[in-house]
Amino acid sequence: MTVRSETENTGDMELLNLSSLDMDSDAILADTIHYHSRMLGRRTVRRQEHFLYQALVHATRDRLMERWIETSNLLQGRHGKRACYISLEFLMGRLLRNALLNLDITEQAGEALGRLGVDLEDIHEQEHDAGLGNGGLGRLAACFLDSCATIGLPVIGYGLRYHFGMFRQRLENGRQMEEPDSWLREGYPWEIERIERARVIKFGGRVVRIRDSMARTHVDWVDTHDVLAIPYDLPIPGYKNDIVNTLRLWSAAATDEFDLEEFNAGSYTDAVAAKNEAENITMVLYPNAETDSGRELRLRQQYFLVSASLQDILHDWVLQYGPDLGQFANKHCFQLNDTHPAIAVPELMRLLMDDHGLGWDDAWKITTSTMAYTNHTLLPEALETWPVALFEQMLPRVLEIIYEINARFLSEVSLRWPGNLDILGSMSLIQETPEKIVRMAYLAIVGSFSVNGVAELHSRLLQKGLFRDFAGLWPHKFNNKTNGVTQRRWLAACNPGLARLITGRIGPGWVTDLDQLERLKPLADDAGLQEEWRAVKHANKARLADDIHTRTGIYVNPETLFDVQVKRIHEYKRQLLNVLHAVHLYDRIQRGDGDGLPPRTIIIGGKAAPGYEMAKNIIKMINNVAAVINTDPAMRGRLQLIFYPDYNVSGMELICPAADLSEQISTAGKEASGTGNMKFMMNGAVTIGTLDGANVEIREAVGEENFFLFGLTVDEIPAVMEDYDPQSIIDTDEDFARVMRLLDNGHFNRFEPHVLDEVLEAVRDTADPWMTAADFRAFIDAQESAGMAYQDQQHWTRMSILNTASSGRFSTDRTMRDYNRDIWGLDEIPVNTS
Ligand code: 26Q
Repeated sequence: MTVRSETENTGDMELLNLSSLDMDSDAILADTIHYHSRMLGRRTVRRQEHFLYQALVHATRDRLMERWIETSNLLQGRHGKRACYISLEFLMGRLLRNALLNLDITEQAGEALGRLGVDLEDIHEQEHDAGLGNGGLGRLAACFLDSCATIGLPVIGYGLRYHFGMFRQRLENGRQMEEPDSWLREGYPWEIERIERARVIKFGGRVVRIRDSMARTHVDWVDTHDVLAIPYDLPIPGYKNDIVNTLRLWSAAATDEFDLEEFNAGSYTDAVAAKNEAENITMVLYPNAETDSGRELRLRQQYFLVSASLQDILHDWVLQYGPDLGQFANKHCFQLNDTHPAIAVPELMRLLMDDHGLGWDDAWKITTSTMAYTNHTLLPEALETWPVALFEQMLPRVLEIIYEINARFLSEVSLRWPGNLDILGSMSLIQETPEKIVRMAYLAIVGSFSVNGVAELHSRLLQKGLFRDFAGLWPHKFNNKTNGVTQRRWLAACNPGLARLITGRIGPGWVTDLDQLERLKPLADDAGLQEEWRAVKHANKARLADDIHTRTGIYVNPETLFDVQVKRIHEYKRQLLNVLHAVHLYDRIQRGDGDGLPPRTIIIGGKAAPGYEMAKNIIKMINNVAAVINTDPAMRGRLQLIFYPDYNVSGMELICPAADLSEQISTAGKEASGTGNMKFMMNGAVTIGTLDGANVEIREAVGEENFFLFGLTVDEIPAVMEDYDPQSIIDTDEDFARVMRLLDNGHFNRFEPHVLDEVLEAVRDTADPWMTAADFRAFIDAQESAGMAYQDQQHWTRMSILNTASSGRFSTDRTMRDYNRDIWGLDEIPVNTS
């Protein structure tokens, strides 16, 4: 390997002959032992799996490091355009399995550990998930990074290094308890601290204007409280291509200056407290509760991330090209992951004008040709807003710029709609309520050249609904980018049995070209493939059953239909509808009407935001119903209900390979896309779902006969809502009435009066926005069809194979190519495909 100097122009040279470290098991073993003894100071590997894990990570990281340096040199040398994916969340999960896969040394590492008498699987268990995200939006960011590295796109991720990631969920008497996630406690061997790239972030203070001798006004933001942003880099390896991209996570620290000021004021304790206040910024990931929004610390986090990342990029620019920013926009694109980093719009303006001396027009041109915004929600109540007053005291200069952006924008609006005051009010970036607030989504739209939704239906609804006026003004900005998932983690790594089987039939090309799964279609009825397909699914179910037993003490039977719903707990996702179905099956079996039913294990998992009471009540209800079902002798061998505790990325890696039926049952028009739906499909689960989010495209891809559709459509909902009366629906449906009677009578909360009241009231609420009762009958019937279909194992296996075979479109490799073609316009890095 040749490591080139920083200044040397590496041109478009191919990445060849990089590796100087050997990749065989001898070398990996030698290095692992070296780190274990020489660095970690351990003498024996017995009962020391954690240190062995750390040692293996270091051996692996060395092999990433040379490729990482080489990739950085190559990128610097080619002067190409880069995209920055700016996100408050990167839900990375574990990194080791993926790193070994992408470096193509899984077998070698397994063999090396085998010689120490250790199973590589036990080593994987030692790794804490990097849980720096809530759910779909954070995991999507992680899948994007994997795909960009694999297809050779120069994309850097910018995020926050939260000291505490997503909380751990424990259950106490069926209720969720939150515990802090101390993922950094034993050190995190993947990260590289880059103190030399630290940046200063300003808060508070006031704005002053100074006229220079040429009568030009300079804006200064002074008397600020400064916080240091220190980057920690994680390597993002591509699949077998010697590319390693970067995820840069910022951590907050007190600046020396800040401490000194306080010391001079004579207060030691205030100085220490101030240090604490600075470090609070990256202390904890915020859960996604709308009710929790408007919190000062969250806005601090957003600004901290955005300012540090933009400064980092501008700093590099000046180093490489000097102070002229004329070409800056041709070389950069900033993709904003929802509105959480939307403050990047005024912050880039501020940096360009106040720190780099540009005028408004030049700065605006650069900003609006580099910013692109992705929306992830259709729920109006989830659109982010911040009180103007909060901005005023925390970020006074940024607020000035937002006001200026708004003034110029509104004059454009009044040109388009002369004399229309209503539209000025409804499109203004500032909502003129008694407490004025900033509408972050509007700020993002005005400041971006591209606005996209995350599934076809979602993008269409955005343009017809939430952002209609903006789409009217700037139709060219709006586009769709249907989500995906990376098949490296979500098939190759998490389902080695199925991966081997598929590769045996169609070769390994699908790992980087998922459309090749189509070649399984002609084999869907092949008896040999079918038998092996079922054997793999069965083994995966047995593996999950073991995990469930470890977590809950409950034995589940792998011979049963695994009916799975795992995702954040939210009313719109309708875990409640799933429970009503469980109660219905329980009732049928109890009254002796269960003979035609396939034995079924219903698995529900997910976390509720700590402040979201209804979601927490739903968890309690699932657990109460589960307790009755799982202890009733009449249910034995027929029905089980499991609440899977502490569901996270690593949990999904065990769950999605084991699912038969994938529950995607949100109220139509509420789920922007969903990505769990894609993971299940890829692993051969059949979907039962509504026409919502990417379900629509999943059904189109696999064919309606291989998908269990039910429920109201987006277009039908308004009319039904008009005179919605859940109680009359219950009264006229015997099954529904029986289910509600059991619940009302306290059958599932014998010694806990009223614990289910709120949830049951919500079902009966004539204003229930999630319309659970409206879809009850259709859901029960679709479940009945799914159960019948499962009884015919040949037919089911055919559907399962066809689901996997049709999942090609849902690779993030495709998604990233779409972003690059329509939004980023990056040149692919020539990759070593040998
Ligand atoms: C907001 C304010 C204050 C604190 C936190 C938040 C916050 C944090 C996270 C709000 C929302 C989120 C996460 C949203 C999310 O995960 N959305 C999901 O994004 C997926 C990827 O596009 C989609 O597939 C899902 O449909 C969508 O729900």
